[in-house]
Amino acid sequence: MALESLSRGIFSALGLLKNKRKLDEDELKEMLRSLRRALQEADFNVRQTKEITDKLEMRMREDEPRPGVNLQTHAMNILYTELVRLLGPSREVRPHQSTILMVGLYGNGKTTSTAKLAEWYRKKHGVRVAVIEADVHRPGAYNQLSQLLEDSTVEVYGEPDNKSAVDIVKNGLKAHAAADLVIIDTAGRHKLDQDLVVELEQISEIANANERFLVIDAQVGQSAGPVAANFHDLAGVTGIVITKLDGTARGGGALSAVATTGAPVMYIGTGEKVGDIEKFESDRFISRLLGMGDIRGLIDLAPEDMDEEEAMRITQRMMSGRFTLNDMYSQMEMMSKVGTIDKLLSFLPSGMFGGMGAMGKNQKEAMQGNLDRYQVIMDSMTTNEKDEPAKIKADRIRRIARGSGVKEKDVRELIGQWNRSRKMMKGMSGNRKMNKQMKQMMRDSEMEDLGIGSRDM
Ligand SMILES: Nc1nc2c(ncn2[C@@H]2O[C@H](COP(=O)(O)OP(=O)(O)OP(=O)(O)O)[C@@H](O)[C@H]2O)c(=O)[nH]1
Ligand SMILES: [Mg+2]
Repeated sequence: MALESLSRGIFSALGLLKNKRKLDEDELKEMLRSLRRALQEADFNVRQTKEITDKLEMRMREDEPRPGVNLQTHAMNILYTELVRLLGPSREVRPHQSTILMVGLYGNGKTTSTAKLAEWYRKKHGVRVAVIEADVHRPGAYNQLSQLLEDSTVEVYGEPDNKSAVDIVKNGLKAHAAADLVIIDTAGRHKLDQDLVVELEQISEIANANERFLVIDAQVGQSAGPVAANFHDLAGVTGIVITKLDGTARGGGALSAVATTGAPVMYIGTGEKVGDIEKFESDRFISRLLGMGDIRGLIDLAPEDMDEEEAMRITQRMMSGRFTLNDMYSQMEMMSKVGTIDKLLSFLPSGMFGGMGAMGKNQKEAMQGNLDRYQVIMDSMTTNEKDEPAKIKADRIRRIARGSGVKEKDVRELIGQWNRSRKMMKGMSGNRKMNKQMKQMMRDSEMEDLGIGSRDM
């Protein structure tokens, strides 16, 4: 997950209020101090940091927590709304006869993001996507882009020997006139100089590009703000892609600085691979950052071959409060289909499956082993037993253990795991914000069924 250290910092700060129900002046001050430190370490600027912590302090004093909610959760909820407000709303783009021009400074990730976006739109929208390599300065740019997309059906256009970017764009557009979406990769610059602006304008005009995406490396922290503002003023940026959020502790600075320039952050890059891209939506991003989990992200993650209806059904069950071993089994199946637990973990509320969100690599591997064993055990259970694991008593545990060739303690462990997951689910279904997200998701999918097409874009 991006910004892991910020996430940890926030947890340890708010953790100071764990299980507290009465506000203590010293504890509040200490919590605010650690939170301030965590935000500044993630490179939020001084003003934003003060704004957030002041707001939190005020609301902690004035807002009454909902009945049954402890101060830690109360603080978490307030922080959630404040951070989402700071990062601002996201923008939608529909890939229909569209052209996206990728611009940005040297080495910020334009070519990689071109490939990522192309594959993302192809996959999520099932549309025909082509990319054009119009960087005539960097040697090997065309090869780089082709290689990134070698396993994809996205069409790659380039003329490695042609020195005119404008001509390449013209020819490429002609060759791919039938594509729903064309993404154009351009050359990088040291800074936004007049040459770059002129080239962008020319290509933009030729391409009739309706979108200009600025690609910025998160490593630059707060200076992402001025870069974005400059590009925005001069070239009319319609969306921003922040890359390398996986590799920096300064990502909070880049995200927040850019969000306040008025140019919306549309996507974030979280790795070098083509699949390492996420549509940026501040509410989902923040709920993951705060360990509340991201149900919609979970469904986005389901691979193409996985039935979307099935994913929806499982998630709905997860939220319904009724949670059988079968549901947990389906959830695990979903996990194993998704492949790596790693990515999935970042979408789940931290604390689920015994706090896997905070696990190290070894523990995650151990978890994968557990999943395999659980499946074997469950194959030896009857449907009734899987529906109501709470009713499985000693003699049945013995039978199941014998049937699946494991120790009794393994069966008990599975039931214990189910119990913890079930409690977690209950907690989630009592979470208002989570329920809201869930309902919105259901509405979206109903609209899709009706062909209205409110896809997650
Ligand atoms: N970890 C990580 N690496 C990234 C990400 N995006 C790009 N990179 C890496 O950053 C380096 C530069 O990426 P490019 O896509 O070539 O950047 P560019 O803007 O096209 O560079 P120029 O064409 O030279 O201006 C490559 O090594 C990429 O693998 C990301 O989201 N995470
Ligand atoms: Mg490039």
